[in-house]
Amino acid sequence: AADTKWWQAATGYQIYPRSFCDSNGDGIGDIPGITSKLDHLHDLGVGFIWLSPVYASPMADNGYDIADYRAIAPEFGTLQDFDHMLAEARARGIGIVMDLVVNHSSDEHTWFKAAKTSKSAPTHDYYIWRDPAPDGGPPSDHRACFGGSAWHFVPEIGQYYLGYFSAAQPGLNWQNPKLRREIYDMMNWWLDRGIAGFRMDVISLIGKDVDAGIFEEGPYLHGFLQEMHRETLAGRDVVTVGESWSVSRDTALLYCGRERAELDMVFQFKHIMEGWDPVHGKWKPRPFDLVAFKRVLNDWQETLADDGWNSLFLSNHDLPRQVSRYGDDGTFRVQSAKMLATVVHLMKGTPFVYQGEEIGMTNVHFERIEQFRDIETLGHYADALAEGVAPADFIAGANTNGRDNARTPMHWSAESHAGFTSGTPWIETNPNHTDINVAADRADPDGIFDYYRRLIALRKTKPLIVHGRYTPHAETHPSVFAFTRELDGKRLAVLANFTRETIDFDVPEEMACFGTCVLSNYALRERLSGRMTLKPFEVLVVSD
Ligand code: TEU
Ligand code: CA
Repeated sequence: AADTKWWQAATGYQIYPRSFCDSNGDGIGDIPGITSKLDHLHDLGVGFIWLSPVYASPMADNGYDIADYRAIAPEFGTLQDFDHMLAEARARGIGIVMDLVVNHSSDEHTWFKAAKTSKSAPTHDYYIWRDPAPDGGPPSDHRACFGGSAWHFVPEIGQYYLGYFSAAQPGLNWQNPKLRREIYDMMNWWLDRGIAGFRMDVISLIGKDVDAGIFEEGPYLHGFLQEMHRETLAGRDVVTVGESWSVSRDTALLYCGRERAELDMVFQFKHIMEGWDPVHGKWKPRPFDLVAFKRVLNDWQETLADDGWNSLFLSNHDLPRQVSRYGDDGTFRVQSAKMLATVVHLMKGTPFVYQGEEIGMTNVHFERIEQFRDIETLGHYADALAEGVAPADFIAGANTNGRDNARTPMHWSAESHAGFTSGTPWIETNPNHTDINVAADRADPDGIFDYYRRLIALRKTKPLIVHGRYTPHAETHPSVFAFTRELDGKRLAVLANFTRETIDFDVPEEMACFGTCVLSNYALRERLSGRMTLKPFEVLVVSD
């Protein structure tokens, strides 16, 4: 279609800078390290990088706590390093999408340092303050995402401030128009530098009504997003993706409907939370349920079929490694990594690859709490122990679903620390880097990287993959994920076995497709019809 946006036909790649590549041996990944690896991303064929935060920060939450929105963290480099990376990426046709973390700042931001000294400080009202409850305790019993109360007392002021994630992340008061102006000016400053857009951290929290106890998708949200669009994004050819843990089928189009002038896409998490325990959440994962998982993803395809746009992903820096969670990180690691990628990339929407996914990196297995680094894991460990949970049980949950799984150093080679650093990494390297690494995988013509490369190239030449209508098949089948795409009378069929077993599957008549085998992780087959025998984690893509 002539009105295709660049970001609809592109593939995104998320970099978690701290863990990607360390250029100077201090054990912390950095911007020059990223620049040195741009050819890897260019070979993969990605169109843009979503860069997790690189701003100045005390790193309580690895940069999701920003102390200066217009400076680069010294351990990551300088603004000059940033501009150089931007230019080198652009020279390879790759845009840089910045992480915008404006629901909260760091408690070390100068705004907050002044705000907590006096009620008359000019930036005091940039934050959310409330009087103590009559007993002197917090204004409400709301818990912080990373453990403890969401309210934090400041004796000098005699009030509590809201830190919805942690005390180190005081919530910004979006009700204050001066604060909003500061944010829009800052966004324009980065956009004018030539970035390709923003991924907006927990954006559905900014419209909150604290006194009504409404945090997610509050009454002011869409007014603020429309104002932000007018003041910063309008007229620029950039991409925006809002992160929202609460967005549902009912609210999705309020964010990304094309006439709304708010965002281009949202990251939704219903398919992720589907696998969490209703009471204990992520720390007690439920066994993977393919039928429920398909239902969520198929529903999103339907919701955004004609308006809005889907983001497609299974992994990011907050989630376990996808091959460990949805595939098999042992015997069938390579096959299942390719199968998962195929299903995700061939749905309708913009796919995102998380660093290391393109070589099938797996969860790490830590034994002791001292090996973990994540503020969320450590905060919940303290809460869990206080509730009487056994440390080993908590660690088992963290090994399955904890955020550090995604944050161990990127595996570049079989060398010490996976070629990530010549020093000591800030978090331990997964010992399986001796087998799973970029050098080994790329040297293998049947490797995962080359498969991703072909998959990503495909959407650049086939408008059908970008725009084709999505139709699910065999929706209640417990073992296969099946769908077709269709555009201008041309069809593409995708059939995937999500199990470790060899299975027989009767292709429904309306799904049958003959012609060319576009892709498969086993032998190529030109026919997708009748009774098919599928090997473990086999995926087959056939077009007519
Ligand atoms: O994540 C939002 C968020 O709600 C997560 O903390 C999520 O609940 C958790 O990972 C799942 O258990 C964003 C960022 O992606 C995350 O890295 C930050 O820690 C968080 O916001 C605060 O900025
Ligand atoms: Ca470094």
